[in-house]
Amino acid sequence: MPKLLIATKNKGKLIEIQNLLENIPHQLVDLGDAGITDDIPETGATFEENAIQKARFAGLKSGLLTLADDSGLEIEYLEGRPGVKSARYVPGTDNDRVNQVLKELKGVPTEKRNAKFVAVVALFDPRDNSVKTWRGESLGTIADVPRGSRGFGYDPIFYNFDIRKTNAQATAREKNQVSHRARALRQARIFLE
Ligand code: ITT
Repeated sequence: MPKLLIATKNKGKLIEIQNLLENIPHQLVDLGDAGITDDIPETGATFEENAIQKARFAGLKSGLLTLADDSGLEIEYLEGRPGVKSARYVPGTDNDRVNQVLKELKGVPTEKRNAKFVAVVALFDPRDNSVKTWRGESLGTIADVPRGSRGFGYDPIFYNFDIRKTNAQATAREKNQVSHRARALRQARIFLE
């Protein structure tokens, strides 16, 4: 079975990607397995650019077929922020970033708290230098307080319209049916199969 490198340092993402790609005809390996410890550059202006940059960097380094995910939360009231900067919106932990978003939305009524999770998945093949991308989105609203303890990142404040609870209140199975990442990977999966 050919190897497929999943180029992410984010544990929460890695677990979801492994679940969503279960049973594809590839052996999934992670950055640790591939011996890649570098800080992977992420300097693009779009999710597409960053996903390609990450997949290409790790793919060239390892010589393996490589998949990377660039994702983030776009909040309408904040004109799309934190967007591509979701992971570095403020220094600190996921919890600090959640609190920053809640602070910026303090007093903003429900109807103005619409948000969308975006994931772009890039697949780089070092044999011919080719790259493909797929995008998935998930619609919701930013909750007034964090709810639930599952998932990662902004999950506790993302009330997901598809499942009518926050992503952190959903089981992994529920989130993986409707998430931005699931929607992007569903397309990648068809290609990989
Ligand atoms: P890699 O680049 O190594 O994959 P990262 O965490 O830096 O890991 P991104 O640059 O793509 O990944 O940043 C994604 C940000 O968006 C990060 O802050 C996540 O917590 C958040 N995010 C993405 N998908 C999410 C999800 O399904 N649930 C909650 N937060 C999510």
